[in-house]
Amino acid sequence: MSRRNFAWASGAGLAVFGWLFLAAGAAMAGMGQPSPGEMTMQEAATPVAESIHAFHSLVTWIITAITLFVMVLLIIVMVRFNARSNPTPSRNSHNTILEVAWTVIPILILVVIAIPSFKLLNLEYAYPKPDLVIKATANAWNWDHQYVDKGGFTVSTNMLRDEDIIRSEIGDKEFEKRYGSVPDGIVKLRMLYEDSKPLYVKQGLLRQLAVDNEIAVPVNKVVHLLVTSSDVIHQWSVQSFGSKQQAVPGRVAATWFKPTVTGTFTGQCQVLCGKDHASMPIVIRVVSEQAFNDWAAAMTAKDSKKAKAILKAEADAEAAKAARLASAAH
Ligand SMILES: [Cu+2]
Repeated sequence: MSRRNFAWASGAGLAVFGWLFLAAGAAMAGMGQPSPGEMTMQEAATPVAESIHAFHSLVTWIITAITLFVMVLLIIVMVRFNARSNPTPSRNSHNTILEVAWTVIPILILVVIAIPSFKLLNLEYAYPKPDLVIKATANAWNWDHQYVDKGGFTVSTNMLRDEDIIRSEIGDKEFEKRYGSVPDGIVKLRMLYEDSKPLYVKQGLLRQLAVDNEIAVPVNKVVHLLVTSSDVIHQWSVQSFGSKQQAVPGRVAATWFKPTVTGTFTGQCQVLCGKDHASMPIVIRVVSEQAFNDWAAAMTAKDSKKAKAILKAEADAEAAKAARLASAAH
């Protein structure tokens, strides 16, 4: 490849890469849950997550500028200073201005990164005065969330499996009739997987991110989340909240979040903890303060049916609002 062709090829390659990135970026990630083909981070729902995203963007711009700058230098060196075009090389070994510049400029870049970085770290560990304290205990393989200062009740959460989704749709009797004779194993798992696929869509649930008991928090309130574990090391993580905290047995760590929008937010255990690591999602419903208080009162009274109905009503109202907005946009 000639020199000119090489420059052309690298330029065209870069352009294609940039275009692909932009095209893929069009598949923006949703709020609170993953979506197929997404490239970006899930939308931010708390001040901490917003700061994380802003910091990420800043660093991405700096990295891109440095990478392009170094690439341009490399191309210049390859084209202008190879043995053929530059047969008698310069014998310079020192250049004070250049040496000061390539020491000072990187330091300045690091300072530009360090200031928002420390600000973000400070925000993550700020723990503003809490309106609500929840203690999350990780177990192999499910979560317990105890509302320490709000009735003291505990919500135990298990992931809904393909089998549970099918059972909820056709009932236990029909389930036994259809699958009872199939021996447990990969064939049965595959059957359940295929048969449950349309049911997840129908019920508006995400596979591996659907749970039997969702937890709720009020919108625009500061929540302190104490995180611990009863067995091995797990991790409590909800992307849109910018919260990620190791759950270590025998220790209590903490994270905080202040969700500013209502909706459903999913997260999961993010430390490889054992065979069902992939089966311990977290589903949080951010609802109005009134709905939260009603839900907490129902949970304290051990009326989980009523509690579920309250969250369901909130979800329906939210869906109706989204549908209205969508139709208004057309
Ligand atoms: Cu885990």
